[in-house]
Amino acid sequence: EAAAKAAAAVADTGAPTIFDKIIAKEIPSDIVYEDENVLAFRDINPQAPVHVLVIPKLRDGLTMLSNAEPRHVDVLGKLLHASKIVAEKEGILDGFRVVINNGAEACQSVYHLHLHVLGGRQMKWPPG
Ligand code: DGP
Repeated sequence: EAAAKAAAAVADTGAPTIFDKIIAKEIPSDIVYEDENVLAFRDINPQAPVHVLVIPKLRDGLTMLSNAEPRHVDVLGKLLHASKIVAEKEGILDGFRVVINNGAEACQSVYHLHLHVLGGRQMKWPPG
C-alpha cells in the first residue's frame, strides 16, 4: 500500500515539469549543447564525472519513452544524435553510456523524456 502510494507520487500525470523552466531559462542550468530541437545540460545530481541530460525542447506527449508514437521518431533520432555530440564535446567518445529511465520502477522522476549521458569513469555492468 505504502509502496503503491510512493509509486503514484512519481507517476506520469502530464503536468508541466521543472524541465519546462530550464528550457525557458527561468531557472539556470549548465548547458552543454543546444539546437532548435534539443537542450543538453548537466544533471544537478551527477552520477559520473560527466552526467548530462538531453531533452526535447517540445515535449509533445513524450513524458516517457513508453509514450513514444510514430510522430516522435524524428526527435528520438535527434536526441540520440545530440547525445553523441555531447559525448564528443565532453571528450568521452571512447566510452560513455546513454540511459533512459522509463517509469517508477526504473526510477524515472521527471516526466519529460530525457536521455542521461554518463561517462568519465569506468562504468559497471549490470547497472543497479
Ligand atoms: P530520472 O530519475 O531519470 O527521471 O532523472 C531526472 C534527473 O533530473 C535526475 O538525475 C536529477 C535531474 N534534475 C532534476 N531536477 C533538476 C534541475 O532542476 N536541474 C538539473 N540540472 N537537473 C535536475
